[in-house]
Amino acid sequence: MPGAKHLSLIGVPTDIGASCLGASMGPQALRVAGLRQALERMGFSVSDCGDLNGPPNPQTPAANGYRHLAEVVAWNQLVHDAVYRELSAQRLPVVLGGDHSIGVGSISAVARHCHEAGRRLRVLWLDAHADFNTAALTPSGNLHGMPVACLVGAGPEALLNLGGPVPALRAEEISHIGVRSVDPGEKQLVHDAGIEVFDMRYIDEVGMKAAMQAALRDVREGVHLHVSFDVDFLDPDIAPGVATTVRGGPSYREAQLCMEMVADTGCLASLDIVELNPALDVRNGTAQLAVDLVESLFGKSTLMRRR
Ligand code: 6HN
Ligand code: MN
Ligand code: MN
Ligand code: MN
Repeated sequence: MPGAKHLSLIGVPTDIGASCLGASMGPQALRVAGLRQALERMGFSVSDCGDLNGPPNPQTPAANGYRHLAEVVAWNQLVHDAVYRELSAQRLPVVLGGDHSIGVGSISAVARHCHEAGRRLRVLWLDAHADFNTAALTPSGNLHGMPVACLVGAGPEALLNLGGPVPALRAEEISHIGVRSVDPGEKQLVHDAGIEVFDMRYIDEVGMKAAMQAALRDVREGVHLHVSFDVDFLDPDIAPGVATTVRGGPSYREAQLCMEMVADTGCLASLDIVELNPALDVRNGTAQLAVDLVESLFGKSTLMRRR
């Protein structure tokens, strides 16, 4: 799959797992910013599968610690099925979110594909947040704060059983980059689960280059690398079009380097772009920035590779 030249854009227009409405407009904003054309200019063949059609957002309060659980499950089943279908057809799925709850369906499908193909899987979770809450700990009930916990087996039954191995991931298969906002109970859980976190303090101290070298150390030929790119990973000064901004994120250059180092592995085999909220953006600038960074993620370099 790495090196696949056929990319499939899968729109997931929902804000079902978030408090703030508007991430449902993310797929269209990425299209308006020219995502498909940018990837085609780089030589990829790109099909736009259009948008998945899940349930509307009922905007109801949490029940038993979860908001909109049934709807989140329905969206994630659609995402799982679409991502699994594209991977099975040897195409590289690019999931256009939508809020980050859809990472459960996307990565469950990737894990299933890798399991069946006997491929090693690595997930990079680029995010200001750990997304490791549970029903008992969540301050919001929002499932976009829980996808990583669900993927490693701490979540509602229906989200653990979308298809493929249960749990979808082992803790050592996922690394977080850019974290700077973790809820108190969540902190303990992340620690207990043994998830590798390269937080902003770490990036400040050693730099993005060393952080990415560490995160990618075992990513080599044959590994399926999945990137789950929450746009709130970026510093809000450069990326205001997100509901859950947190100060002190990677700068434009740090983010570019992060993406370029992923590209250099040659292992990128699936991608989520999530949490873009056009209602909060300025002239679609955050969507344009996301497209710019995704070009780097797929190997666009300024001049030529140094190696
Ligand atoms: N995201 N930790 C907060 C919560 O409500 O659980 C924020 C989660 C944000 C999730 O940005 O994908
Ligand atoms: Mn494959
Ligand atoms: Mn997230
Ligand atoms: Mn986030």
